[in-house]
Amino acid sequence: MLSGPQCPKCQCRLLLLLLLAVAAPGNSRPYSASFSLAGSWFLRSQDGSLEVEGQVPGCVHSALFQHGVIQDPYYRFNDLNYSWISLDNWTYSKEFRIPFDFSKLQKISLIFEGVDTVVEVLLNNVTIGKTDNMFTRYTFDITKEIRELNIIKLHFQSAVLYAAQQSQAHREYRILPECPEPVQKGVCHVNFIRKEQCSFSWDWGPSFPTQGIWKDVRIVAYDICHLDDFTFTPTYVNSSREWNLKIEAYFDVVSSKPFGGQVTVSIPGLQTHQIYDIELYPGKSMISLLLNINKNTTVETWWPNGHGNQTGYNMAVTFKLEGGYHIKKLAKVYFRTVELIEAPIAGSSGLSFYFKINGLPIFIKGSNWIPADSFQDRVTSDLLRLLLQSVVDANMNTLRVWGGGVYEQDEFYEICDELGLMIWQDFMFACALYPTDQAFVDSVRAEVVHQIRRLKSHPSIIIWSGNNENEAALAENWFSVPSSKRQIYFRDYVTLYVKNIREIVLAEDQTRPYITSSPTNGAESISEGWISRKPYDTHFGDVHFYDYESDCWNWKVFPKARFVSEYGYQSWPSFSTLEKVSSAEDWSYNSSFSLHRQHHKNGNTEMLNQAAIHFKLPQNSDPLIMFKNTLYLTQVMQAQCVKTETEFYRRSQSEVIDGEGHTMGALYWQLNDIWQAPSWASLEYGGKWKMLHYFAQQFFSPLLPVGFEDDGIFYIYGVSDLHLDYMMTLTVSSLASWLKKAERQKEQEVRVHQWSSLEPVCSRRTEFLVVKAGQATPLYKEPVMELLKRCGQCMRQSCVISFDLTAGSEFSSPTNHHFLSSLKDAVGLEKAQITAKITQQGDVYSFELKTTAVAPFVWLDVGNIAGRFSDNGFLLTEKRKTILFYPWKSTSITKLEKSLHLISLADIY
Ligand code: BMA
Repeated sequence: MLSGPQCPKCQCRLLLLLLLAVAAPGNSRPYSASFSLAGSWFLRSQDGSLEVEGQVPGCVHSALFQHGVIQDPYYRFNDLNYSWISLDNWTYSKEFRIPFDFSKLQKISLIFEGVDTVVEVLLNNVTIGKTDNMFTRYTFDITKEIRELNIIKLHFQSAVLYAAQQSQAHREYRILPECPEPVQKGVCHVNFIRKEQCSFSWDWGPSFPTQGIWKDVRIVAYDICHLDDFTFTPTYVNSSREWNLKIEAYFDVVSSKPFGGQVTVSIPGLQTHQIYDIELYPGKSMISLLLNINKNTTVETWWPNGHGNQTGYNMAVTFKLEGGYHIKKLAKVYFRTVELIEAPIAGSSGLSFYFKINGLPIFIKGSNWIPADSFQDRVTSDLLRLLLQSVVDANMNTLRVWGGGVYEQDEFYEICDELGLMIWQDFMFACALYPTDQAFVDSVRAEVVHQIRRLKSHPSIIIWSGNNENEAALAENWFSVPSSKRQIYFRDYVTLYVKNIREIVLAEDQTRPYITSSPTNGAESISEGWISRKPYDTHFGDVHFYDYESDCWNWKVFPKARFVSEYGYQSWPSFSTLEKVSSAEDWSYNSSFSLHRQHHKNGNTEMLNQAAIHFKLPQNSDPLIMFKNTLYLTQVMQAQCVKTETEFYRRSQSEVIDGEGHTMGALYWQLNDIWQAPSWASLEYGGKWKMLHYFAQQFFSPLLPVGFEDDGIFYIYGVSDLHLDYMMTLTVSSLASWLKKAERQKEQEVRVHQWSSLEPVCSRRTEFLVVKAGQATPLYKEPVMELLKRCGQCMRQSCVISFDLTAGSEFSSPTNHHFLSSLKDAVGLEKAQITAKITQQGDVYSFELKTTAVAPFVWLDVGNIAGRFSDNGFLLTEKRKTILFYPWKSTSITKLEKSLHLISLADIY
């Protein structure tokens, strides 16, 4: 099992990892050198009964799995079977040689980019430091301990045991909640440890409190100085109409005397070139430069997805220090501004809560991001790209990196910069109270400083937010704090999120807003002493909203809030995803496996109850078909619920009714999954799209007609994220010639279909005039009774309305529809015979569908073949329809034909 650090192959790899910094011309030795200790390490359990080689970055679970000591930790009940791994205290060790001559270099540091979590670090049997925060970078001075041949050891303490110990030591008062709900099958006191909070279990995730070195670790040796951090943040100066770029460089200076140098900053694409004289002082020394971008060039700004390009400019920064030492940094700089507008709204009490990017108000549409795996070493670049591309493909412009996970890896933010995804970045605190003793606060301070410096150069990040739901937890007393003790917890809250985190954000980054919590009332919470009496007030800030019992087709249950940063419904992942981690005995809705994977109390029942409001529940004598159809129905329910809710928020952006409205954000809970289990996610573990994700692609479309009923009247609003107003007019017969005359004229068509016929029973083009840019415009209004009468044979139960917006051949909205009754009452809905003919067109596969009848929620599933369809879960009203399949890995027609499973709603009865 052991292929230890001594193995010759590993030593070669070490040498290859050697990085030498730029040596000054004519200088006999490099002033700085570094090499990574990533790669193969040796792992040992506390009593020595298990010894195994493991990779860094990585964790104990991954090492044990890779060496066959354990099965897939996600298989069946293994999260419980393997709880011993997290309760053990592991040691990581490695022998290494320094592959360069370090004897003359002044300082040698050991830098951990991320250690998970509680560790005593020994070098050559001398303790050189301790760690207790997985979100901080640790730098240890090892100048005295380093030899040519070294042994490094990391003695881990079980995170679970450490958290319990910390809680015991905190005698004055309890930090609540002490344990997760039993249904989460987790471990206690996660709020006492600065570690991924959901790793002790969550209502969608397992308990895997990992131990390991989860980021790079390296040795850096240097003379004179070392550049620890390098940041750059653009600002736009309104008065002079110019862009400035603030560049900050943080040095560790080992020279005993101050010394000078020059910095050259060059952005060729903006014809900007500037040289600065600098002076560095012994110790930690920071240099701040303000670069004025050449006013005679046009700076192309960075825009969110759907609003423009993500133009970036290459920048080179060269530090030429006395003695001829050079340090060169290359980076991509993006220019954009962000403002969070909290201002009075006409006709409403309270304040607005919306974002302006580059001065333009932007409706925030997207979802919430959680860690993509319990084992971060499995979150590869490919996986990140796949998930984030799916975000863009679903027409989202924003993700909220939720506070119970991790500050994501650099590549995550780089991809978001490239794709135009805005990030709402929480600090990593969630659904709990936290201690504020000095050691804890100091650890948080170091974490926050480190993360801001690491991340603030990314244009994608548009806001910092102190925590997830902790203001609400206090305001609504979730943890039953006795009233005599409330002030203590209030004080702790202010200490952590205001006096520490907020202060640091204000000092470190003046280029984006900070809010103390989500949800919060923003300025109103501040005026109430940071904890509002009613953080879910629809007149202020953001809200989170969950209601599983009320009928989700009834938009009146949803809050007409300023901004909704969480809302959602659960569903089950597809069978192909579950199959990988279960066995035949698990394949029923009430199996112990199905109960085990459900971490939200009564979640499985809630899903069926919600589905039963509008759908008949599946019936089949074959238990496997019954199980698969139930999984499908939960996805139908979820997709339809989140669609109704999101459309309500989007159409509420331009109106204020009874003081409520002006809704400028909709981020549903949640984008992705951490494992294969029922959850609120729209992407399954591994990235497969659930029906909700296909629906999101439509309901987040830049141009969307939204239909709804109020008091027996059917309305359509035209929701537009476009930057121009578009004219609409009624065209009856001469659409083509009319469109030629006025390019920007648009039209809207309302069609009514009978379940029993593939031909629309009636169709009408309206004559509303303008779909306003960046607004939701009322376009159409007709009493349902009149509409039914007009359409002859229609009753609510027998007909469905579909509608779309088009601007001639230029572009069109997706076709949207409105059900006039529950589908369990539908009259004339037949079992459609749908066939698919698959052909290949280059890298894409075409599925030509033919149907015998109108079919709602048509679902194409190709099992484990990775990829996505152009559309899915749709209402099929045409006899023929072509759907494309975009594979993520190479596949073939034969494989697709073999895997294809096609189903629509009537098939499950
Ligand atoms: C919110 C989130 C998560 C949770 C979700 C679903 O509270 O912040 O904590 O997973 O709801 O319950």
